Amino acid sequence: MATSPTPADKFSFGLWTVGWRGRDPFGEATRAPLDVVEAVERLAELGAWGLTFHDDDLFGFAATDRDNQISRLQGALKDTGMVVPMVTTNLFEHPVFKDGGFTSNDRSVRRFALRKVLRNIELAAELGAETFVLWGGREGAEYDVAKDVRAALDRYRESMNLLTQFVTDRGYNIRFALEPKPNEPRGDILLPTVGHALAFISTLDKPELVGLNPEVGHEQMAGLNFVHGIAQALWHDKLFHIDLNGQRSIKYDQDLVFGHGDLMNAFALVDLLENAGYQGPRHFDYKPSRTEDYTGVWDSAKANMATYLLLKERAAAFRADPEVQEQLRVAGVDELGKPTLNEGESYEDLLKTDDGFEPEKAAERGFGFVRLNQLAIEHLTGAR
Ligand code: ASC
Ligand code: MN
Ligand code: MN
Ligand code: MN
Repeated sequence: MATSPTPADKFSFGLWTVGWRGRDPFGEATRAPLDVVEAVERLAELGAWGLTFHDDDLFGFAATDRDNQISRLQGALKDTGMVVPMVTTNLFEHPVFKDGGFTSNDRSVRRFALRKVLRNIELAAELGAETFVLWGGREGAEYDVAKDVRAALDRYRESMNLLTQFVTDRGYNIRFALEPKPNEPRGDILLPTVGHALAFISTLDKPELVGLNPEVGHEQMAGLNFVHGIAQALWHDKLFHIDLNGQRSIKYDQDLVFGHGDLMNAFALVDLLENAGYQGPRHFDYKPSRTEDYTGVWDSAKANMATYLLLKERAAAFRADPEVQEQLRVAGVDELGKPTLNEGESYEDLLKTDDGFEPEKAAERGFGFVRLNQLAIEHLTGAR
């Protein structure tokens, strides 16, 4: 089975993922820190293609060792052939961001947050990253009366317009990807879902430079179907990047290994990404469980990629099966691709036409969706 990844698979990992030390709201770190050079070397050995990071992951908030850490990263990239396809900024960890970055009620904090992002975009450009992710984890509130949401959206838009002007003036080949999340760490986060973010983007000065970085678990935390969200993002040409992981239902952000949450939804997701022409990175934003030592960390990194490749192979087998093709036809899945009106037909024609349609007869149709789904299960479980 095709479970050995190669750089052609475009698998990338956040430095904060394999580097997560297991600190949670109730307990201390369970693992020692991970050095960036080791992260790059290990991931390259496992067949990954890229490393991504927040500024603070690489050189800390104080950034005292900034230049040295950047050159150590560059050395490791050169030695391994790994790339940095995406960079992001940490506007959530330091206490100064407790009420947000771009949308903090404190104007001086907003100016500082923008400066931090601008500096990090310069670094992203230097490293050749083409996507800049913005996860506004602290852009939100706990109390409805404490945040003027319309003013906050004005400030969010002001910030995005400034950033797109910046990359345009500098001639950087960088596009932005907003990452929705409904809650955690704030009680409510602005731009909570793919749909909210899409609507926001349409109001920007340069909407073509701003798309999405949806994360599996973040949509599922809101009880939403991730595959539907991704399909709509693709439909809008806004899937600039993706965060793959696992989540089991509506609860805290679990960041499990890809496929270790809703496996059927993960199967349909890989099927969609592989068949819809998505060319971007397959980026894992997960957390190796707190129970794991470093053996478990590298096993979990491997598991993300292996699961993706297994599902890709299973999805291809599903599509190639003649019984599946017949059942797709019975279900009318391809019929939905046909425009509802004939070419040149107008609503006037439709009003006049009596095409002999009999609602009672049409209502008798069984769509066979259950059998189709069972065929998917049989392929997913390797029974076919
Ligand atoms: C990001 C991103 C997230 C968060 C989180 C930080 O940039 O994609 O989901 O930060 O991983 O722990
Ligand atoms: Mn998450
Ligand atoms: Mn993420
Ligand atoms: Mn995350």
